[in-house]
Amino acid sequence: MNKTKLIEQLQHRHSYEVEFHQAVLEVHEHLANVYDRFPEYEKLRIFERLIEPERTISFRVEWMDDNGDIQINRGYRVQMNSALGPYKGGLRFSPTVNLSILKFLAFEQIFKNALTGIPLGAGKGGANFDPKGKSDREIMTFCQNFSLELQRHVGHFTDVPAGDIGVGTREIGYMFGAYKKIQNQFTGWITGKGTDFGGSLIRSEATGYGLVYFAEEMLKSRKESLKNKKCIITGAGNVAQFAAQKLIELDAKVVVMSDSSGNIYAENGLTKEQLKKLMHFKNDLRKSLADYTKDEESLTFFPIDREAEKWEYKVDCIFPCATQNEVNEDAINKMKKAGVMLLAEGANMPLTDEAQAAILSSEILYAPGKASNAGGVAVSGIEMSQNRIGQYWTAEEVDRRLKNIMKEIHNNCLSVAKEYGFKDNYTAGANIGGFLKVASAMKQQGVI
Ligand code: NDP
Ligand code: 2IT
Repeated sequence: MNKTKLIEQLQHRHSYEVEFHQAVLEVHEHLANVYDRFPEYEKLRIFERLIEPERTISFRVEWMDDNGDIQINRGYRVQMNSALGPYKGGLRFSPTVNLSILKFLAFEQIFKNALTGIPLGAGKGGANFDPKGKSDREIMTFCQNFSLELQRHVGHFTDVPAGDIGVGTREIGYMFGAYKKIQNQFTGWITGKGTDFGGSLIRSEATGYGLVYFAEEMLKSRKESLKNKKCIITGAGNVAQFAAQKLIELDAKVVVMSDSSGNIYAENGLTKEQLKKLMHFKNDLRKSLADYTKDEESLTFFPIDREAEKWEYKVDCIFPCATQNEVNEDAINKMKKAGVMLLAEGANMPLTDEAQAAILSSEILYAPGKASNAGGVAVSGIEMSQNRIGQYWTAEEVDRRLKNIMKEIHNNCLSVAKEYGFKDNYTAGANIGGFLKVASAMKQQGVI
C-alpha cells in the first residue's frame, strides 16, 4: 500500500488517532524492500490486516470511592494480533488513556513481541483511571471492578495482560485476586505477579535491566562501554528505577532522573543509597521527586517548568523511560550539540516523529523501544512458561535468559537492517525483523 493511500485509510478508519497514525507510519516507512522481496504480502494485504485490531473491547467501570461517591471510568482491551501466540501486552491506568494511545501501544507490541523469539501475540489495555492520590482501598476497588469485566476476555491461552504506566505489582495482585475469585481458577492469566504466587523473579527489573543490556551491546559494536558514562534517565517509575540500578552497577553515572514534578540533578551520579531512598519514596510512600529532594540536600531539583534544560547537559547516554512523545526535535538538536553518543528508549515511542527523523539523520546511536524495551515482555513470556510447567527458575537463570534475548534482538536488528539496505539503523531492523515473523505466520494461517 502506498503512503498516500495508507494516510487516507488511517484518517478514514482511525480518525484523529494521532499516536496510532504515528506508530503505523513509522513501520510502513521501512517495508518497501520487504514487499519487493515478498510480493505475495501485497495480495495477502498483510499490512492492512495488521493495522486493524482483531478485537477492540471498551467497557464501563463503576466503583465507589472512600467518600461513598460513585465514580465512572472507561476500560479497554485492544486485542491486536494473535498470529504468534496469545495476545500479550500491558495495562495502563492514566487519565490520558484513550483508544489512540492503546492502539499505538498494541501495534508496537506486535513487532516487539515478535522480536523476543517467544510465541506471543500482541495486545494492550487499561483505563482512564488516575491512580494518583487514591487510597489503597480505592485502588483495590477499582482493580476489582475493572477485572470484573476484563476477566471475560482474557485467559492464559487467550490474552495475558501485565503492567504498564500506573499498573505495578500492587495493582496486578488485586486483579489476580479478583480473577481467581470470579473464575475459581489459579492460572497465569496475567504477568508481573508477586513472586510468592506465580510471578517470575526479575520481572520487575526486566525492562530496565534489558534496556541497559541492549545499550551495552550497542556500545560494544563501537568498542565502547558504559563505564563512567554520564546518563540521563527520564521517568522515575518501574523502567527508570531498574535502568538506573543496572547502570550504577555497571559504573555508569546517572546524573538525571525525572517524574511529573520535575527532575533531579546529581553532578557526580546518584549513589546506590540515593537510588534506594528514591525507590522507597516513589514505591512505598508514593511521593514525588520534589518531596524526595527536600529530604536529600546533595541533589538539585528542577521543577517541571525548567525541566527541558536537562537536554543541554554534557552527557553521553540518554534513556527516555517516562511516556510517549516526551522528546521533541529541539531536544535532539540540543543532544547533538552536547555530544550525546547514544539514546535507547525504555518508554514506548518517547520521540516525536520529527525527533526520530532528526536522530536517525545524526551520528547518535539510536535504539527504538520496540527493540530496547522488549526485556519486560520477554520476562513476561518467561513467567508464562514457568506458570505452565509449574516450576520456577532462579534470578540468575532468568537474568541469563534476559541477557541472551536482548543480545539476540540487538544482533537480529543489525543483521536484518543490513540485509534490507538500512545498515546500522536499529529502527528499520526492528520494524522489518518483527514484520517478517508476523507476516509469515499470518500467511501460513490463512485468511480467517
Ligand atoms: P510507571 O508508571 O512505573 O512510571 C512512569 C514514570 O514516568 C513515572 O515516574 C511518571 O511520573 C513519569 N511520567 C509518566 N507520564 C509522564 C508525563 N506525561 N510527564 C512527566 N513524567 C511522566 O511506568 P513504567 O515505568 O512501567 O513505564 C514507563 C514507560 O515504559 C511507558 O512508556 C511504558 O509503556 C514503557 N514500558 C514499560 C514496561 C514495563 O514492563 N513496565 C515494558 C516496556 C515499556 P510520576 O511518578 O510523577 O507519575
Ligand atoms: O510495553 C510493554 O512491553 C509492557 N508494558 C510490558 C508488557 C508485558 O506483557 O509484559
